[in-house]
Amino acid sequence: MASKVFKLEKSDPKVYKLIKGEETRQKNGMELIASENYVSEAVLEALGTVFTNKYSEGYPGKRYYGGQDFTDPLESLAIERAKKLFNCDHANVQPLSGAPANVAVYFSWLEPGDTVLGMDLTHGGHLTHGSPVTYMAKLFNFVRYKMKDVETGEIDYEELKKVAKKNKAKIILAGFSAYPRELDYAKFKEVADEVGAVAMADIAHIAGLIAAKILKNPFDFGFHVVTTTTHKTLRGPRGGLILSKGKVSNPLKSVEKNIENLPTLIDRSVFPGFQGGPHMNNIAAKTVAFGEALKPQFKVYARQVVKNAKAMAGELMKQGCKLVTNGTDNHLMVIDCVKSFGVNGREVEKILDLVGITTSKSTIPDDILPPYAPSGLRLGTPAMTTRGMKEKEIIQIARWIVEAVNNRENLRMIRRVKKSILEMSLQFPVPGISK
Ligand code: DSN
Repeated sequence: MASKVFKLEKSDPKVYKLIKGEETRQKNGMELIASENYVSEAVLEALGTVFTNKYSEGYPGKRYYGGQDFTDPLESLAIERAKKLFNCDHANVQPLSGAPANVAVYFSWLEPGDTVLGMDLTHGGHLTHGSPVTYMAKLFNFVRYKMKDVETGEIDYEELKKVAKKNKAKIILAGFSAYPRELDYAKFKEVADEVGAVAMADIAHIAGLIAAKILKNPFDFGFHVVTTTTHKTLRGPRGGLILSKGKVSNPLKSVEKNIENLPTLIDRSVFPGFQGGPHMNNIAAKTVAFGEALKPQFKVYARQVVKNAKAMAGELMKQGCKLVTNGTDNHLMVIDCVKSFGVNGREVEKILDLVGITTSKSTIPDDILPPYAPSGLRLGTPAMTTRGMKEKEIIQIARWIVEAVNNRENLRMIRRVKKSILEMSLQFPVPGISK
C-alpha cells in the first residue's frame, strides 16, 4: 500500500494531499456515525487491485465478455461466503450499494403503482423505503408504518396489518437506518402471508450483527428477500448485497413471476434490468470482508459493538440526555437534542465536529423540524469498536459529548475536550493508517 501512495504523491500531488488529509482526520478523531466503519487492511488491499480493470457483465459462467478466468471463481466465492453468513439459498453480490439493491428488488417483483409498506422516515426508515423525494415514490405506492410507542420503540403491528390489507401491499419491508430496537420479524411475516406479499428486510445497518448471530436473522422467520449494504456493521467495502430464498436457475432465461423464482427474478433485475458491469475490485473486497465475518473473532467484535452502544446510551441518559425509545438493542441510538440540550441536531453535529467527534443529525419520530436541521442526532459504535474501544472508553466519550455540547459557548472548555479526544484517538489506531 505504501508504495502505491508514494507513486500517487508524485503523479498527482493534489489528490495525494487530500488522501493524507482524510487519513489524519480519521486517525485524530472519533467516528460515531452509525453507518460508518473502518475496513481491514486486507479489504483495502483487495479494493485497490487490477480487478478494477475488468468488465464482467453477466454472472459466473454466463458472461458477455471474455477473460473471466479469475472473475468467475471470485464472484462464486463471494456468493458462497454470503450464503453461509446469512443462511439463505442465493446471493447477488453485484449491487453497487444499498439504494440500488433495494430498487433492484422493487423492479424484480412490482408493477408500476404497486404498494410497498415501509417504515416512516422520521421513525427510523430509509429514503429508499418510500420517501416522496425519491424517484421510486413516483413509480410505486409507498405507505408507512410507525412505532406505536416511541418510548419503547414498539411497532404498531395492528395498524401495519390494517394498512397492508387496505392497500393490498405487494412488499412488506422491515428495515431502518435510525431505529435502535429489534424488529419482530415473525409479526411482519404473518402480515406478509396474510396479504400474499413478499417479506423483505433491509438489514443494511445491522448486517454484521446478524451475520455474527447477535441479532435475529429475518430468514429464520421465513423472509423471502434481504438487502444490505456491505460497509456498515459488516465492515466491508462500500457496496450492496441481495440475499434470497428460493429456486436458483439460469439468470439469462426469463422465469415465471412467483415467490419460488425470486432469486432468478432478482438476478435478472440487477443485470441486465438495472445495472451494467459489476465492479469486480469491489466484489474482491466484499469477498475478503465476508471471509473475515465468518471468523470467530468477528462474533467477539459484533458482541462488543452492542455492549458499547448500550454503555453509551446508558451514560448519555445518566448525563440527562433524552434518547428515542430510551436506549438501544443494536449499535445505534438517537438523541433528542432539543429536549436534551435545547438546540437542534445540526447544531450539535457542528459542535461535535469542532472537538473531533463525527456524528450525523437525524430526525426524531414525527419531527416538527426539517431533515436538514432536525431535532435529533444519531450515534453508533461500530467504528470505535473496530479501533478496539470497550465500555470504559465509550462511557468517557459519552461524557465528553455532553460536556462539549453543554459548554458550547466556552472556548477553553471546547479546546480541552478536543485535546482529550485527540489523545484518546491516537491510542486506538485506524486499520491501514500508520500511527
Ligand atoms: N446513509 C446511510 C445511513 O447513514 O444510514 C443509509 O443509506
